[in-house]
Amino acid sequence: MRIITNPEQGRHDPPFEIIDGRLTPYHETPRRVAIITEALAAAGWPAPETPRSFGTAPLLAVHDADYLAYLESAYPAWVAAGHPPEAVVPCNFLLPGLRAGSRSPQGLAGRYTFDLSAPIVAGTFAAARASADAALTGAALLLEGERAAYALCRPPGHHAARALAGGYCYLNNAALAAHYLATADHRRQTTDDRPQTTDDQPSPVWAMQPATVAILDIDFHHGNGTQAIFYERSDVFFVSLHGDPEREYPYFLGFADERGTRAGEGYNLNLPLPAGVDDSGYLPVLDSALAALASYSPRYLVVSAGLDTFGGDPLGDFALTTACYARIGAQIAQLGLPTLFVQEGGYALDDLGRNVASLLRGFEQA
Ligand code: OKP
Ligand code: ZN
Repeated sequence: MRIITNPEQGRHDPPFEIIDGRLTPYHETPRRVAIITEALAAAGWPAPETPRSFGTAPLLAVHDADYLAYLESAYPAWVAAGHPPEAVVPCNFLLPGLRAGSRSPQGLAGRYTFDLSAPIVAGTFAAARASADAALTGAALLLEGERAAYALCRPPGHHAARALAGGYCYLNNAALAAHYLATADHRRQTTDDRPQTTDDQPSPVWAMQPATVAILDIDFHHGNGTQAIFYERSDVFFVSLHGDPEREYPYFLGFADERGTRAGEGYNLNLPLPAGVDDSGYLPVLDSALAALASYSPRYLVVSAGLDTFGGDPLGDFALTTACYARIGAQIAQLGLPTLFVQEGGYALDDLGRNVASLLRGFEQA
């Protein structure tokens, strides 16, 4: 298993976040990478590799140009306007019925952010690019024939949509990797033998055509950004197990009836779960997710690997154990697909390293 992480990721280190109205130290801290790196080293993995630089082109395939320009300029514009230097955080949001015109730092923040959990500091854009490069490098390794790679990304990505930051996420690392894999694979095949779904002929869910890439999102939180990016596409199948949005963040997406639209109808599967789910409740649902995934015959698998399903996690209400992650890894390995693990959440810092090691070891030893 190739392991990739970028020291530049550490430049994103916001001082605080606001959770349920309370100012709280930022959970998504650079220490997470140090903790995971140390645990992997202790478990015998070689030191992580530094990613290649992919530049802006792959980012533009998934994110809007005006959003990327905003992420890059937001902090200096904010400070130049005399706002507090701690971080860019919106106070107002561009909700339906309001107008998008304001180019002020506050107006732009409210337009390109959907919650209070995506503060922008001086190093945020550089760190987000570095994190995206780690995921894209992992994707490139799969195209070059590697069986598996682990991109130790942070900031994470699965809440970020085409032009929206939120939930600690700015650039959608897993989506960037999945799109890179899907399009490289399309280019590689001069004639695709597999029939494609079209808008004119929506496939019934019981007879779907293959997808090139599958994304399995096992973070505790629904990957609303990833879902949105691929919602109308049939080349990327998205399946997620997560806390029911009826009670959990991100609240406004992640329900079971979201199945994709147009060409993407049938290529999205949400499996919301109740509070307190333990190993024995989780693993059978994972099995059904993997069976659904296998039925799309994807050529590549991207795993949005969040470890905030752990029993001790401060942001999740599931009860998975460290041993469960090895079983999850082993189940994923049974698919036999070239697999890229992309780090998402996981905030139980005392156990995070062990849990990642368990997941990757379970995959490797299957
Ligand atoms: C990012 B990832 C709940 C506040 C939640 C944001 C959580 C972001 C999670 N009251 N704040 O999916 O691990
Ligand atoms: Zn999460």
